[in-house]
Amino acid sequence: MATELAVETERNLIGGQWVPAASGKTFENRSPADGNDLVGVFPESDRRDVDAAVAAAKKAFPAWRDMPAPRRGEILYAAGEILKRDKEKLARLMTREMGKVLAETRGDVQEAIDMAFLAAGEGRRLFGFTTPSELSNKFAMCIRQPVGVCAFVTPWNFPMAIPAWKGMAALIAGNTVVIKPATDTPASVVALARVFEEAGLPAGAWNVVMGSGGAVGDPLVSHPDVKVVSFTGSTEVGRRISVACAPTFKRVHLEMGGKNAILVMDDADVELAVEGALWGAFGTTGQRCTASSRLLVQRKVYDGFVMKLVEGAKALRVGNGLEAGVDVGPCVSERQRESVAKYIEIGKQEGAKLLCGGEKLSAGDLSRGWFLSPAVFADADAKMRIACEEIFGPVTTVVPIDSLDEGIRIANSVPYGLSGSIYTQDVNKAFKAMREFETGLFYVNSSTIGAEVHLPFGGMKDTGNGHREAGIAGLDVFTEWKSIYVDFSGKLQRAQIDTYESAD
Ligand code: UN1
Repeated sequence: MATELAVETERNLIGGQWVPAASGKTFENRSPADGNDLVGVFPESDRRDVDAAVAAAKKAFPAWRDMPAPRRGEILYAAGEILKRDKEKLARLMTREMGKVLAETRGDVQEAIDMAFLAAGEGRRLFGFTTPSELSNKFAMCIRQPVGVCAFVTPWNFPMAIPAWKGMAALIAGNTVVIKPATDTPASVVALARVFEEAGLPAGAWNVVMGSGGAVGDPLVSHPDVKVVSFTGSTEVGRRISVACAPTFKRVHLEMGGKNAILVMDDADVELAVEGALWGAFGTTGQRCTASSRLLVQRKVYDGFVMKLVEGAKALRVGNGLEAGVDVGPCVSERQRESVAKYIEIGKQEGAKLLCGGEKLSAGDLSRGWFLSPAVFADADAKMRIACEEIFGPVTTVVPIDSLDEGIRIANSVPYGLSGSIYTQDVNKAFKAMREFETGLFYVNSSTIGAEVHLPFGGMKDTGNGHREAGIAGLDVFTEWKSIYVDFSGKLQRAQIDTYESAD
């Protein structure tokens, strides 16, 4: 415990050097579970640091791009091994830093390990394709090439998994990176940078600049030498980034909000559905873009479902995520808790029934953190704000439905489209919902969370802009396709023309 509490003064990583911010200023980051726990002191950077980091990434790009991809894969494989070795230490740091319980921060590190190994293997694939030419003695193929310097703006809720989703894919493809971590979780990203350093990643391939969205994020995403921007966060900020990147035609990958619905049908295994709803709604203190924030329950099972859900929510233990037996950690910050508390008031005013939770907890040690008891609203109308807007906290809303069609219609009625789920024993209903949900992720008899790294992750509508991360699809964000034709006929052959030239 003693070493854990040692305060680190961290620096930016630029071109392989750990350097203070040009401003000389720093900011503190304290644990959301315990304001007495100072996690670290971090550089308060600005445009000057961004410029230096982008220049370093640009300089490192040609050598990293030209290193054979299997060799790049070996470095990522080594990073995966180090993450494995340090999993427990990293998980504890992340729980201190952002609050979710240890089991979940272990999962967060594991997701980075999985992504490292997936990407490492990809070093020996990175498949393009060959295809016949329409002309004789002509060879046609298509290869992936890296794009250049990538800028990442990453969130605090998955402070290692999300940088790893983006980072492992970008690096294996031969790009270099400048990352701006969320100000609530710089330490986790510094830890990941140290892992890359130890794994032998060349200087400049991975640069970290810490600071606010205005002082660091804005100059980073609009920097002329940045070719790809990958952002995970709110739809509002994503829209701003999209606009900022339009004039230079940067490739922009956006992963934004969600308002994910679970449908619970009359024939569902209700116990299982309640378990899934509790995990999906209150895991990570509800601070997931994939959180189960809407529970659309058919009338026959409605009362039983709600009763068991409330029983389960009340039984969850809220506290410091480092402590054994705690199920739900704090909100990430005072601001976040305030914003969630506001929604509790909105829900009450709208006339939904608050059946439990929604209270700021301050008994004993809890007074040192941003704790809020898990809240269940029931008998809500699908049009209420609490049933349509992303709350990003420990709040879920139950809406009664009469049929599968109504459930699907309500599920699709929000602007977001990340994840969805159905609990049913009826294969026909499951397949209909699978097809009709306007979401990038869908689960059957399982909660709205639980994405695995080898499948594409992302959403439709206001959740994303058509890209996916992780899986093989994630490579599309970080590579350009190049189509190559090799003519070995020794003569001029004109496509479309000579192909169909008649004998005369
Ligand atoms: C997020 O919600 O921001 O499926 C990412 C999940 C995790 C990733 C979630 N594997 O919930």
